[in-house]
Amino acid sequence: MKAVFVQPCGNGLSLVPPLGLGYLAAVLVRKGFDVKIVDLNVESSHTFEEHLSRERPEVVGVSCSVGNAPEVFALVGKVKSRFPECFLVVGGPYASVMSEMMLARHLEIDAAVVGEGEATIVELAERLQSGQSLGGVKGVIFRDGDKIRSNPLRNPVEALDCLPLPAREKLPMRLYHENAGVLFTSRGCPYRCIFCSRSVFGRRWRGHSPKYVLAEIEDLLRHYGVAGLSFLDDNFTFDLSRAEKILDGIIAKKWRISLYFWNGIRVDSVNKELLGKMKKAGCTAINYGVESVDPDVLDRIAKGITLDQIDTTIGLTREAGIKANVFLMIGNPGDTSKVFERVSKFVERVKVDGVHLSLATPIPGTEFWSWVEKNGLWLGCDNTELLDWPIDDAEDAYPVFETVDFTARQRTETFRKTRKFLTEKKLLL
Ligand code: B12
Ligand code: SF4
Repeated sequence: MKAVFVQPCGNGLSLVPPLGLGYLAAVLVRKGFDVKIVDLNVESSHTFEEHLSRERPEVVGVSCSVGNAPEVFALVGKVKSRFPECFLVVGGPYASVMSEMMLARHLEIDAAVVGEGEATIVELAERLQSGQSLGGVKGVIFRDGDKIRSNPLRNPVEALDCLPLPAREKLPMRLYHENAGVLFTSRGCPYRCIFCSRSVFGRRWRGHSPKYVLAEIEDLLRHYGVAGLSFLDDNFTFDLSRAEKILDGIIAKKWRISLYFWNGIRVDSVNKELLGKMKKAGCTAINYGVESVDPDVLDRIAKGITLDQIDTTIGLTREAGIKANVFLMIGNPGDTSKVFERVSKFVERVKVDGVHLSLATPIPGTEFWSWVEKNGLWLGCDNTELLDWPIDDAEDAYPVFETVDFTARQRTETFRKTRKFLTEKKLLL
């Protein structure tokens, strides 16, 4: 049986290998399926169509997050009209929260997969291959005649090391340039930040062993010649002793490689010793999930960190010779136009190396989303299906909701003003 997975185009994207599709391809290949991945962010839609016409795969799998839903819906329409016999399945963070609505509205989609996809896609493909129904396949929502059926959810993978390495050999790795060396060494996060979508990996943290991670790095170095590694983990340092062992391993191997903690580390989850090891292992920069520098807002978003911790960790990071960048948001619960003063004073006082600034945009399924339903007013956008959802860190980002004490106009003005200020200070990333 043949399957092709597609990463649709997203707008304003940094180009990153779609590791999720890499894992799905790897588990299917291990079971003997014939799999291809097409990443439309770096490959042409012509290549994709040609492949479909030539190979006629029985299954087409599409990855979907809030950032690319419109592209996904346009794509599934085209695929199904040209290849009506293929089975179309959509997975990813968006599918994991909007599955039933997606199937109700987009008749081309045959099934959605909720949560981690590895075990589910194997079972789904095996059932399709043997002509059996999808009834009972955990994690699948599927169309059964004119009904939509929801099977029970599937538990996330406990022992991550039983997963093969993502099938990077199926990805156009040379087209990702400096982002080719991304890896995802742990899944899940037990913290409760209200804006964060944990629709795929959930709250239970699980990590690959240092041995697995070091083997993955070796593979990236040997087969893809990457010069730098970027960790996409939600919480790389949740288990400090695992993090130390990975760093010790990199140091012992004497790999000349740079490390970047891209997706954010908590300021309360590092210490001087770990930062020293990170530096020794080649770490050049860490992005810290700071989000706000107002203690009241930090409290309301349940970040669980203090201003003192932010100051101390940024200081220790810079002392260790590593760049300390921060993620900051404008427009969380409790924010008003005053956030500009707070941010400008903060960056004057605490010497950060860079700021990733975004306009707080709620994601369905999060507590932040429920808070807006109760306390805010949605603005003229499609908040049921997210067809015009903005990229929240671009210059033209716009608010999708407002509140009485922070109106849409104030949100936009404050975001732009803060952006301009950070640009002038050469801090905006
Ligand atoms: C790297 C990353 C990016 C990169 C590139 C993403 C890409 N390649 O498309 C950049 C920096 C550009 C980015 C941008 C954005 N991102 Co982002 N990003 C991530 C991050 C940190 C890692 C993604 C990853 O590789 N995960 C690891 C792999 C293994 O997981 P996975 O892709 O989810 O795949 C698994 C399952 O989802 C499933 N699956 C996935 N696809 C499919 C397909 C099929 C057919 C099946 C069956 C299963 C399946 O199986 C996989 C294996 O278990 C995640 C955080 C996270 N925890 O994942 C956020 C995350 C995906 N991003 C998120 C958001 C909100 C955004 C933005 C919309 C932010 C914004 N408003 O500007 C933009 C939009 C980008 C766009 N246009 O698509 C949210 C998505 C929430 C949601 N419910 O959709 C996440 C989850 C962060 C969060 N916790 O809130 N992002
Ligand atoms: S923002 Fe970070 S620390 Fe907070 S819940 Fe999400 S992954 Fe965990």
